[in-house]
Amino acid sequence: SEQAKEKATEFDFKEYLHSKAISVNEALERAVPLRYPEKIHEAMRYSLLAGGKRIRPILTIAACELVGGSEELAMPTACAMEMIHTMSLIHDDLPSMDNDDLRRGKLTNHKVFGEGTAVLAGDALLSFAFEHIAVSTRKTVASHRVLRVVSELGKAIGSQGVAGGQVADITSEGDPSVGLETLEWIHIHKTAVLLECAVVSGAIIGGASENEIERTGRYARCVGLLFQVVDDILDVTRSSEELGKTAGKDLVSDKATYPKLMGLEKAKEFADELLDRAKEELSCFNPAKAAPLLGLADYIALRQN
Ligand code: GRG
Repeated sequence: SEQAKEKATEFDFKEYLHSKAISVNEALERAVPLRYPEKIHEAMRYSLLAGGKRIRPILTIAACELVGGSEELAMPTACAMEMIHTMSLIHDDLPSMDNDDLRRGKLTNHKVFGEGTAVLAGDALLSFAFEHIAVSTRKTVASHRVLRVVSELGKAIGSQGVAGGQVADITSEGDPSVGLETLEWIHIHKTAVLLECAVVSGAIIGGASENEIERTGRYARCVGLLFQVVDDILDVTRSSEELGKTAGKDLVSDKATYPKLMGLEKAKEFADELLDRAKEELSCFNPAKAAPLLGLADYIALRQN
């Protein structure tokens, strides 16, 4: 029947996510083998292979495939995105920053390996991410594309990107005058720019046109901000459950969040709007080919953790 045919061709997003995460995990495992000096490689592998959702590398692969490239072509760049994401988590958890004991359900890197090694394992992951892109795409991707990816990535994580966003976040902590504009700037820089870079890099590697690079970039920026708005909403709803339906943690703490600055209902409306805008950016692509990126946007909007 028509219905059965539709089911058969329906895109299985859960299966896509699962199989891509397995490929990424295998590639990461191979990219960072245990070698001398064992301690730093153990520390790098401990956090890298601790089982995150792999959203960033999967975005890179999906964007590459969207414009006609392959998973294989995108994989070194995809792995680099996860290495950088992981190092930002290691450093974020340090006593001098968030001072967290747990990450991805395990003890944080510095709790297991000590602060010095945790800092250096992060530095090594950051450095290796660039080396890995350059070395592992040398024979498969045109060098002008590799160069563009490397400069996009450098910009995305430096003082104009993730590191800058983190400093702005630390500086604004406990400042009651932080408004929506500052909050959005922090979220865009701490979170959205790396997601954007993951998508744009995949598109570049896959041979995208300028227009396709711009479209996928704007899609990713909306998804990145959405990620953070949803995170803020989850913080409120999660802690209200924990507190027995009383005020959520972030409504009482001094951290600026979307629900706190605009109210929970408006924050939910904003999330819906960002999801619509993200999808709109992909409307010029073949819907079957855009299915993974559309699915990823829904996944980020609807996730429960
Ligand atoms: C990147 C050069 C450089 C420095 C790092 C510490 C720091 C500077 C920045 C902090 C960045 C940070 C922790 C941003 C939050 C990112 C975020 C949304 C994390 C959660 O991502 P998920 O849900 O996590 O994708 P999993 O564990 O699934 O990978």
